Amino acid sequence: MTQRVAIIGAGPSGLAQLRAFQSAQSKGDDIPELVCFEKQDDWGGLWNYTWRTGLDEHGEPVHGSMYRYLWSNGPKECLEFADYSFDEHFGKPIASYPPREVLWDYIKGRVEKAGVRDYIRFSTPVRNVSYDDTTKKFTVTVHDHINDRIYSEEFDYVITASGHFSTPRVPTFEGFSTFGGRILHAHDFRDALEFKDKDILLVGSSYSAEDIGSQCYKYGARSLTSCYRTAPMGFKWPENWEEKPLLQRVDSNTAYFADGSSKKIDAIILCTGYLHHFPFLPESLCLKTDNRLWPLDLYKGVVWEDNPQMFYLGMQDQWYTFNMFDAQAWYVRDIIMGKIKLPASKETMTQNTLEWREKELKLKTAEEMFTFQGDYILELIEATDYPTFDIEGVRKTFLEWKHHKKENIMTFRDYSYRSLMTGTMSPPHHTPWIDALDDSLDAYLADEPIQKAG
Ligand code: FAD
Ligand code: NA7
Repeated sequence: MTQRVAIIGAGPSGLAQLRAFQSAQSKGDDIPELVCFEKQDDWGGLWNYTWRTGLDEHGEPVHGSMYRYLWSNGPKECLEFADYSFDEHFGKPIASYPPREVLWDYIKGRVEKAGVRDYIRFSTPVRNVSYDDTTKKFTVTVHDHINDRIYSEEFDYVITASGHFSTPRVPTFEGFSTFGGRILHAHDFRDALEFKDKDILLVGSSYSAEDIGSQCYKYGARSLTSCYRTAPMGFKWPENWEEKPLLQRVDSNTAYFADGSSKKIDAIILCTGYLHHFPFLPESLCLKTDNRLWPLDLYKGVVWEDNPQMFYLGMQDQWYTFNMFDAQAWYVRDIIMGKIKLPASKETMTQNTLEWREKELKLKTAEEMFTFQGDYILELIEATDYPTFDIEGVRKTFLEWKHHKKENIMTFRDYSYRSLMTGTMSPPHHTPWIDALDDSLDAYLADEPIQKAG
């Protein structure tokens, strides 16, 4: 009997899995029966922008955490698919930091070419997964919102690719319940124009704080104050942006910080990260981790050690993104198709995982971290037929990117890099990032700035 595989989520990770199987099929292999369940009504995961916040039209928690005007926060050369280049998709070289819509288009291009859309059941969130020790099968229960029908099917394998930057981690601070302005988490941030002429407080010191603050600066916030729990971001901020130690309390319009200073503020954006959250999984199958490079209990970062018929994709903190998801998806495919043999015992898998964790614990610098993740990807790629690529070149590109950010956080997106897949040098974009207010695909891909009427 044909084996059945359930894939949960059609974001970049779930789509990588569909493409991996389709690629094997195109080379003549028999592949299992695939069903991908996707909660949203279209593919692309976080890259599929929604204006909604809170609950969606079906009462489901909104998955999207992306916002208008979001441009890639790293060079596209570091996330390029090894089997589908930017040159192939756009038919011409494009600049290095595409806005969200452009990257979404690129993600879609590969899977449209592969013809895998029919495997996906849209508007169908997974509600529950259970495993039967006797039959060795999973029962996956889903809610088909199109027909408002809840049903269950059996599978031999389950691959969880539901993302981990969607359920917000929301701390509280003294005085929040009587603060006079808006308090929101980064997950609900959509349009920087809302904060034009306002004094904004950002809590957190990682990518969301850096980028949402930069968006608000670009679109005219009066001032920005960011505060950190562990360490400051330490960039050379514009004059109206200051960094402070952690928030202690607020009153109706003022924030008070650990160094005794205070600042009048209009709104607070909590850039405090996300939870790995799998409400559809039982305890025995549920990954529990914070956002880090090496979560435990996953052999090779993907196999659930307690039950190797269960896999996770993309659960690591991410320097590499799309090509890491590919490396993982190709590896999982080959385990399922019997081309890669797992160690006979759980203990051997766990031992391997603990060795990676020990290495992870020794990492100090960003460079060591992206080298670590690069080494991991290389190990996976070498075991499969995923096209190998110049990971050392990607590491060097990350290094340059870090350097450019340090030099000037408001201009790093104006640099160009060479593709590690095709060797093509990216052209500079027609408009510096700080002046490019239109983030549409048409505006970005035009050879020169589009003049708007009026
Ligand atoms: P997701 O993109 O989150 O996709 C998961 C999918 O699973 C979604 O479609 C969701 O609807 C679906 N799903 C969830 N639960 C269920 C369920 N119960 N049943 C069915 N379906 C379900 N990466 C970069 O490379 N460059 C960037 O510039 C960048 N910017 C980012 C900016 C923000 C604000 C955020 C939050 C992330 C950013 N990332 C960026 C990282 C991002 O995580 C990855 O690029 C990528 O989207 C991860 O893909 P994924 O498929 O693992 O998860
Ligand atoms: P991250 O990278 O997980 O960072 C979370 C930040 O939030 C980090 O600076 C934390 O500080 C801070 N944090 C968490 N809890 C608290 C509390 N209670 N008080 C103060 N500060 C806190 O999440 P991001 O949203 O920035 O980035 C996630 C992805 O989105 C990323 O891949 C981007 O591409 C976009 P810490 O350093 O732990 O003290």
